[in-house]
Amino acid sequence: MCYCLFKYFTPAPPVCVCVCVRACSMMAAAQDSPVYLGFDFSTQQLKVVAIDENLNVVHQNNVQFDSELPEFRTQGGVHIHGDRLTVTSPVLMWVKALDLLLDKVKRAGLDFSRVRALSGSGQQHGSVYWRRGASETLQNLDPDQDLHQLLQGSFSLRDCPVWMDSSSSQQCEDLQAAAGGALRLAHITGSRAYERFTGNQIAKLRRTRPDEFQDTERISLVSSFAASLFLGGYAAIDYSDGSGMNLLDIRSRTWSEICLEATTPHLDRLLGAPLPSTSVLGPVSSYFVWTRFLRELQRGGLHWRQPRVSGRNEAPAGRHRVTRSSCGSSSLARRWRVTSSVIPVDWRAFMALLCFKNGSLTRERIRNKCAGGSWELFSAALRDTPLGNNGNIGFYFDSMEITPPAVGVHRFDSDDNKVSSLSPAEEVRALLEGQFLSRRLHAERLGYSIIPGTRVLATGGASSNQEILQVLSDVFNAPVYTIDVSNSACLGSAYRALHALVAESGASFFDVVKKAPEPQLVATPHPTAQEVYGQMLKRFARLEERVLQEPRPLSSSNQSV
Ligand code: ADP
Ligand code: XUL
Repeated sequence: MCYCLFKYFTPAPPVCVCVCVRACSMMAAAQDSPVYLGFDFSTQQLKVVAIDENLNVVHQNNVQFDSELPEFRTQGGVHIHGDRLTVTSPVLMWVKALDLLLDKVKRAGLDFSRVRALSGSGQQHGSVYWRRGASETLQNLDPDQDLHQLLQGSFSLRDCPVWMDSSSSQQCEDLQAAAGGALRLAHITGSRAYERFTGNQIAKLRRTRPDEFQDTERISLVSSFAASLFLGGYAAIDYSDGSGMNLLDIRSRTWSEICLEATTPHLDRLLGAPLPSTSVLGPVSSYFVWTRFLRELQRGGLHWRQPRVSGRNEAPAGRHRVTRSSCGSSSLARRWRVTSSVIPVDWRAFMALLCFKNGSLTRERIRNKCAGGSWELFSAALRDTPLGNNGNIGFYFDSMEITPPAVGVHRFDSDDNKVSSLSPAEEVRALLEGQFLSRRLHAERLGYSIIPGTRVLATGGASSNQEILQVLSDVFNAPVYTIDVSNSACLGSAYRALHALVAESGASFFDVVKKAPEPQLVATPHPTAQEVYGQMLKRFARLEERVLQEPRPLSSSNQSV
């Protein structure tokens, strides 16, 4: 997440000096039907959604890192290192994915001259390290070359720590000690110290990679890195993603002196000042204007004046709905509340966020093991097994979980005896029920309660799976809603881009999304759900305690699947 966005203006429609008839009609079309782009630099792929002024989706595209950029040898978009705690992604893979995505969009026929504004989001917590001199390179990109060629030498660190990393426990302890304890740190930054939070990653890199660290002139988050590419200069970190660093004082919305000092002296110089997620970042760089947006028109013999920016835009924001369950690589449960917080679209508000690491990738592993690699068979297993799974309960933490901090696979039968296996269909249901019971248990511990009128909004790749949504509805004993576009982060970004152009007139983001299609009801709880899962939740909580008391495997054998 979360999902803080960046944004800026595309140039105003350029002024045509010398035009042929065909080009004139293109201009007219461009002015008549603007589009707005929303990008999402997520864990496994780079995605884009284009919408028109009525919020209709006119184009969607994506680049899958593993299959379309195999030269980077990622699995699920990341490299899991030998200690099984360190998780990184190659920064040049993200850059190359942008080159590829823009080419795909162009080949699919989207006329870039219709683009009025764009905005984006990135996986939260991941960080990018720009080498000395990179700012200059960014400002002087040669339109004849691809971005990934131009930026080969611009990063002091080739492999960026991402949100799945759990390797900075020592730095978390150090930070909490310096801040006066976990609670005090949570008072300042909104969260106790978490391994994936960027401040702790920076502290670790400063110690383990001192030379590369010395050679760094700027540190970006994934979202501000992506914005920097489009901007041709360093984009500010926004409050929303900034609140996932253990560095931002979430009340004053400035970097916390205590946290900065404990992380690395003068870190603020490397981070730049944070900005509201709705700040205007500026015009898209001339590199994109000339190479990506208008190259074809140039070839057509047009002469354009240097693009200029008119008006103001505004950016960021996380996803645009309130209580929701995301079913992508990670799983998230969020609601408005001040506890473990991020700052959402409205920068004066706070929103609680619970993050679970073993989401889609674990479901894929169990699908491959128990359902022959087919989502159809996986869904059939859910249909064929009863609510409550005959008392079988499972915990599936392929890698060190965030909430709760446990690892390994733990299966229990109806008498709470530990068992080493379940039938394939029971295993599928144990996984799903276990994942959603965990979401509910930990959300309730944060103060969430299911009351009449509670709705669950499901987003992310797995939200297209009806049987998974049914289990979600049953476990939460609440109706589940989805939107048509499972790439909700992209869609939210595209809405932000559109909002950017009307914000000056005082229109709020919520005014803009009023026209958006309402989420549709896709699952309602089974009549016995409350009884079955009310009981099961209590057992689940007790069994989770047992799992947490088990000695953890050494880091090298961390994966117990
Ligand atoms: P991210 O944004 O983290 O890259 P997405 O929200 O795009 O993730 O979700 C991608 C995931 O969606 C894939 O890892 C895949 O497991 C899951 N997925 C796609 N289709 C289905 C399906 N029919 N049933 C269950 N999961 C699915
Ligand atoms: C949120 C988190 C994950 C990533 C996934 O705190 O760590 O949701 O942002 O993109």
